[in-house]
Amino acid sequence: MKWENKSIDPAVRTMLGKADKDGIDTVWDRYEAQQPQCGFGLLGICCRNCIQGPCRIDPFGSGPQKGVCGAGADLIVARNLLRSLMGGTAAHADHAYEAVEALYMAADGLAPYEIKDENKLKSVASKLGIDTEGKDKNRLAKEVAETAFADFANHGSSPMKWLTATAPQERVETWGKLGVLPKNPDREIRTAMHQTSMGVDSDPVNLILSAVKLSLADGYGGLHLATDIQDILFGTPTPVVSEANLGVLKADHVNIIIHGHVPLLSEKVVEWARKLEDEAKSAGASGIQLSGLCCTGNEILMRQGVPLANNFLAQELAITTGAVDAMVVDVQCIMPSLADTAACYHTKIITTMPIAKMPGAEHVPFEIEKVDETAQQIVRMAIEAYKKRDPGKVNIPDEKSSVMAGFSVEAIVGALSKLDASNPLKPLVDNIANGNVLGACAVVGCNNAKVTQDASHIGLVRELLKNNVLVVATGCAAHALGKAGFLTSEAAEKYAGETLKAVLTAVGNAAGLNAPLPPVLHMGSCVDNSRIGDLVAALAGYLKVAVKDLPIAASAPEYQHEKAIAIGTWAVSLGVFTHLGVVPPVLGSQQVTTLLTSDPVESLLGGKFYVETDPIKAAAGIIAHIKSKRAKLGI
Ligand code: BF8
Ligand code: SF4
Repeated sequence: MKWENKSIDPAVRTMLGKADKDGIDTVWDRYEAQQPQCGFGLLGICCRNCIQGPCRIDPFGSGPQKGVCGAGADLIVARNLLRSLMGGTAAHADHAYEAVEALYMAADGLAPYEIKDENKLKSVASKLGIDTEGKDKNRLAKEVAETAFADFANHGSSPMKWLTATAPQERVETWGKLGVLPKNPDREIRTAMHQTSMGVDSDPVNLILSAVKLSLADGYGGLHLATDIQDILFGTPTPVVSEANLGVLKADHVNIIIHGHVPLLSEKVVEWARKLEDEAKSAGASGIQLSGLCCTGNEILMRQGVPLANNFLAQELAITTGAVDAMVVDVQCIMPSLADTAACYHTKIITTMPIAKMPGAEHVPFEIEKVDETAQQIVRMAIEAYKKRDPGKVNIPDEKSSVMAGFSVEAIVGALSKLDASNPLKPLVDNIANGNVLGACAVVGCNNAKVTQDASHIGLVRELLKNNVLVVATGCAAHALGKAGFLTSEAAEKYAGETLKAVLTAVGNAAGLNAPLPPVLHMGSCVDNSRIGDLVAALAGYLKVAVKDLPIAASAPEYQHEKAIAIGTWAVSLGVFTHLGVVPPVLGSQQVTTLLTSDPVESLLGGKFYVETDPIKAAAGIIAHIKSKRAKLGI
């Protein structure tokens, strides 16, 4: 079949045919036009950190081995890696900061959000050591927000409170001994920027330690903080059934796609799309169909049951259906090409954030005090655009799959408590101990034009499930698995090994599903990797071992973003064996490659990176790792 090296998703293949016919340039066309990509860049051995450069190191040893200033391959690779982590950490910390601002303003009555989850508010407050007694939710929310702001303003010598309050104690001690406890995300990013500038740090090991530190700023000042605040504001997810793939678009509806990462505006667009349904009907549509792309898609799926349109690589192809009236974007993973694609159809691209504008798109500024008006305006713009839709250009692929999502830690513990109310983790731990569940793997991260879309996610997960490894997923990996039908009870029958299937069936029945739990639990967006961190910390705590001793692994089979590099490094820092399915740009340095994939990272932290581009071999590597951890635990 045509397009088979581009995507395994049949809807995407159909749309690639249409894009071809309509003369649309896609991410795959541009990837091909970039070939061959620069070998120096792929190996990480080019430096542009000062204006004496750019400098390149000859990987074959015959040409220059030093940049103009004297920096060698090891230093250049380590510096470039740390700069990638800064990008990722900045994205997550900025996201979290916005959520904190919203909570603070909501508590003061200045932003039109209700604090939806008081239980979560209380539990976060207690972890932070805030006295909850006798305080109303607004006062408590304000204190929680102030604690978060204090982390961002911390100029003392103590580590970030969000980290010490939420990370496992054993880890806090390990990181403390290594001197990598972050004090404040902004400060760590600033220091690392300084450290990597020309003529400052020339020790690759010291730079890698800073990468570890930055990853902790990411994990706690980005991921965990964002998840906690969003749960407080919008509710902690509970299991929800919806659908995934381009087939969720409806020809007779106003189609609004919500794309990006921060749920502050998208929650309101969902609310107003539901309220303004009649206006869409007056315009001749049968209603408003919302769907999500990327992680904002995951956020509104987890909390509102809004279906997923597709993942990162297919964002242009969603527009190519000709049926999308408006695509609203906020920040991150938004292809700059979208306005060009939309120009061939009637689709309105609506940018909303001051740091994410796009020539050719319409900008409707997100201002927190006026978010209700903004959301209404966006929905009405989509209804107006619908009137200009050309039915002759519409082709919506049929494909869509049912998905079950909403698996927060609270929801997972809730389901398990149906088996053992007083000791909810016991049934899971018992089944891991007796081998019914061999172990668990988090399959997370992006799509990447270098990998056939979704192929590595699906190939890897199929192997893991067959071998009784339970899978949890977030990000675009979760989209991929949703589209391919892995987030359903039927998938347990179809893909899980016998013993895993039995466990999923027992939990599913006890939880009232009358069917097995899906073998892949969708835990949310990329910031929700913090949920996975909490889950493994809870398991480790229950077993009284360190996270590094658990029979678990993480995998980013198709990652592309700097955020994924930061998250992956955080996972390694937590002590998790972390597979990467795309080769990171570090191979130009033997020293850095060894540091990340064996010692001393492994001996100091207990986790390491494992790079394997073949998903079947990667599954074998992950299973071997899980078995070795089991053996060490004597199970
Ligand atoms: O934060 S998985 S392509 S959408 S970066 Fe982007 Fe990667 Fe998708 Fe979400 Ni995460
Ligand atoms: Fe070249 Fe050194 Fe400047 Fe980098 S910092 S561009 S290696 S001179």
